[in-house]
Amino acid sequence: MVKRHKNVFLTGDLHLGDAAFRDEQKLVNLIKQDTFDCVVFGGDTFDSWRGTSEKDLVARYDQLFKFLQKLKSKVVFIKGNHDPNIDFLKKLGFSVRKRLKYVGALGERVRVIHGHEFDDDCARWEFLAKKIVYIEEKLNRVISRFDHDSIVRMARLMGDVDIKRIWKNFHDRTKYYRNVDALLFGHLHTPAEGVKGKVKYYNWGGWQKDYSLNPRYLVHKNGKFSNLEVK
Ligand SMILES: [Mn+2]
Repeated sequence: MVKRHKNVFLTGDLHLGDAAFRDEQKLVNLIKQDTFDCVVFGGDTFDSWRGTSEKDLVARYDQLFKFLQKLKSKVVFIKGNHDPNIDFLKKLGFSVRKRLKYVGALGERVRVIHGHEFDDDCARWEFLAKKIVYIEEKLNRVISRFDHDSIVRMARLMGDVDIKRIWKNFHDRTKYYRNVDALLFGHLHTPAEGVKGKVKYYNWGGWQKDYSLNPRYLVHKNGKFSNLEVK
């Protein structure tokens, strides 16, 4: 049975573990602003490639996780390519999945995936990408001591080329949007929305503020999607 949700909060690609993430309070406030019956983190919530384990990150961001624990099984974590080992979150009362399907208030069929499903090369380059983000994080921890707002993004060198290819795959692969009315995903860190055939799609961007873009979140309430910027 696919669950029905009338008021859903969705975002993803927080990359907790990145020195540049300073939005814990903002995120908690966003989720507090309404009574959501489902709160979805669409993958890469954690980025343990940067040297801090997911369990340590849950402790570090205890304001967020203590608040989420009050919502318990309403909170869904989808596994991304940076956080495939998050099954331990089930012990905290959360739901952990590879993908999520649900039905909205008007019967609209929604699928949420992380988005690396469209990224054929990410597994092949994972070994190198892990090294790059680890070094990037070490640099950023030093830099941020001197200049609070400066960060380097070495990983972007790889990402720029990939985005076009991933979008091409997205447009080519209908299996991800067969029998769905809306497909929600992230992974690209570049927010987007549009229509593919009869399917609405949304990308929530990312919280690492790549390309100086603010993160976004989606609210899916009473059959309507709102794609909102976090300022
Ligand atoms: Mn990803």
